Amino acid sequence: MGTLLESIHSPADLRSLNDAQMAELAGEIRAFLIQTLSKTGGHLGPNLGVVELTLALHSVFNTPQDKILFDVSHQAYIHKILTGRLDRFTTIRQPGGLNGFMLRTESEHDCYGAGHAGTALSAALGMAVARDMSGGSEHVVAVAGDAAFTNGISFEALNNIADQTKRLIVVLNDNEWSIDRNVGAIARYFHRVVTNEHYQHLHDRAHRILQKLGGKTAVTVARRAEEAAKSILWPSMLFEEFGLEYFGPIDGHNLPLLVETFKFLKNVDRPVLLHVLTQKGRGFQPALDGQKKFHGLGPYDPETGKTKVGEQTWAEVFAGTLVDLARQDPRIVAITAAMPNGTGLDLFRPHLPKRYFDVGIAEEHAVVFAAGMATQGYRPVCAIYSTFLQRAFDPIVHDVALQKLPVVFCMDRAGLSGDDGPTHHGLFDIAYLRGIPEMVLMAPKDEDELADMMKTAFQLPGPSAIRYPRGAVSGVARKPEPRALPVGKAEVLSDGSDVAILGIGPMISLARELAVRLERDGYSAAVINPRFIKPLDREMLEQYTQRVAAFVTFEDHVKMGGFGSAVIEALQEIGSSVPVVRIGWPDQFIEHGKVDALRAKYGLTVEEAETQVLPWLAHRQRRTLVAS
Ligand SMILES: Cc1ncc(C[n+]2csc(CCOP(=O)(O)OP(=O)(O)O)c2C)c(N)n1
Repeated sequence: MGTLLESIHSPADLRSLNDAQMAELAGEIRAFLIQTLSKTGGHLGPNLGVVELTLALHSVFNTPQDKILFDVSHQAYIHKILTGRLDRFTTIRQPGGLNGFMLRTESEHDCYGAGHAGTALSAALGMAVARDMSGGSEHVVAVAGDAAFTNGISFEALNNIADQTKRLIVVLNDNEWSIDRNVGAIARYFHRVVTNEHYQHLHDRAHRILQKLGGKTAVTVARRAEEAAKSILWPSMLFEEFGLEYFGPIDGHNLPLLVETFKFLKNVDRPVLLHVLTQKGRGFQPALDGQKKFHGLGPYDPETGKTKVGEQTWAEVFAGTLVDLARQDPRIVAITAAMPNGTGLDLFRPHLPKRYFDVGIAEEHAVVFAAGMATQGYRPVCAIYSTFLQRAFDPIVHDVALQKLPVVFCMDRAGLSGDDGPTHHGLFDIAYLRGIPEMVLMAPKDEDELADMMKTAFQLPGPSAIRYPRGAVSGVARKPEPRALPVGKAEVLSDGSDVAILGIGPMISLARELAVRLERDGYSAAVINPRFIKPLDREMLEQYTQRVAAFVTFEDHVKMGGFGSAVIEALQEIGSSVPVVRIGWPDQFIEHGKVDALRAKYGLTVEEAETQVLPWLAHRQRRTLVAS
């Protein structure tokens, strides 16, 4: 770690540094990030892009009194480093360590937690209005990436800001990238502003003028800088129409310019938007060459940027299957909300580019757009992570299910996401989908079954959803062609008469393990792959209800409203009183960490299931022992 960096314990320490030292500090931070994240993994590219921006913000604004919000907050690592968390920074995303996003419980400087995109402007406006109402004087600054402006909530906030407050600073951090290239009219608009000929040499001129103004009192600086800025900076009609005074675009790596600009903006008594141009991955060539990969990644070589070649993932199997199915069925179209890489759809795009749609970070729109296409006979698949599909709950109900439209939701990252933590865990989708009439909800135990479920889904007359986890598949043998599954029929993997163990998706492996243990104890255990969370196989449940002393359910989902709850509801309706031992996540938010360790901590284990089910089997054991 560099010596200057070591001397920074709080943002106040920045204020004694001169320009040269600040530049040196920026270099030290970059080197530190590259080294540290090479071991922990994390959002390297976005953070390398905002080193100067964050330094400037923290040297001008005074957190925690002033409020700085980062949209998504995956780019808040430097904010963490500067606000007293340097000594713990090597623990980022590690179990028990710093979270990879802003977390209100982690620091008083994290005024707003995030992980999902598009919230910074609305939350900042809320804080600004609260300040105005209570007579406060603090500054509120929202930093949002260019892709965050493809999100509806950002625009809903923009529509509201000028009516609600006179003091709010929005920083548009424009690097032209989302995770993939940013898309749509807004991205093109930003690009036009940036490439406007007036921007050539703008940075030099702006710098000269702001330098000349140095040393004056804040008020004079503000007044004169405003005039100067107005004459040299190219106004953006878009934001002006929203009632925000637009400044920019300025070079987001010119630290003195950023500092002077923020000092000036502090004194403007109108809502403002500062357009800052940054380079994602700046200072690390592999990140500049591989923007998508270095948005967020696991450990890498800090010299070359090389990562381990991974095993085949669920996302890859999804994409490969979709290409095959779409080739056979011209009605199939694929939709992503800014996640072509993570969902695997970037593998679909080159094969069928005209049937591929990236709509930006706009999950609600993605689903309504899919509904529209479905009304015209197309078969859309929305590939959206479980956690981000939460955004689209109403469109799923109102636009898809209620209209009986055959949209397929493929939910990657269903289950615990691990290192990313609570904003990204996909632990609620069963609960929010299974109450929707018409919905067919499936979970494949392995990649071969994922293909079968996709085939099934495209044959259904109405909506369906398939949930599968993050990461590598188990590597089972694949059939040459997927086959459609009988809807609502479970797969009995092994029969038994004392206990029926049901495992949703890959949790079937825990069900199998528990069966082996119980068989060893002298019990007869059935292992069942439900396949369908909805409709549940009631016939199967009814059969086992006659025989077994208990059911056990395993799910990588919250217990409340989850699969086990669905089984209890069904048994109650059947009139059965056979107990159900539910193994799933408790009714609380789960921190970030390693999946296995968190499962052990929260009792998602075979041991826990065994402990809970054995008392229900006690009388059976005696009978078995007598019989033998
Ligand atoms: C609602 C939602 N959908 C998708 C994502 C996944 N996601 C995380 S960061 C990101 C791109 C952000 O781009 P931008 O705001 O421009 O910031 P940059 O990383 O370029 O600095 C996306 C799509 C998310 N966090 N939230």
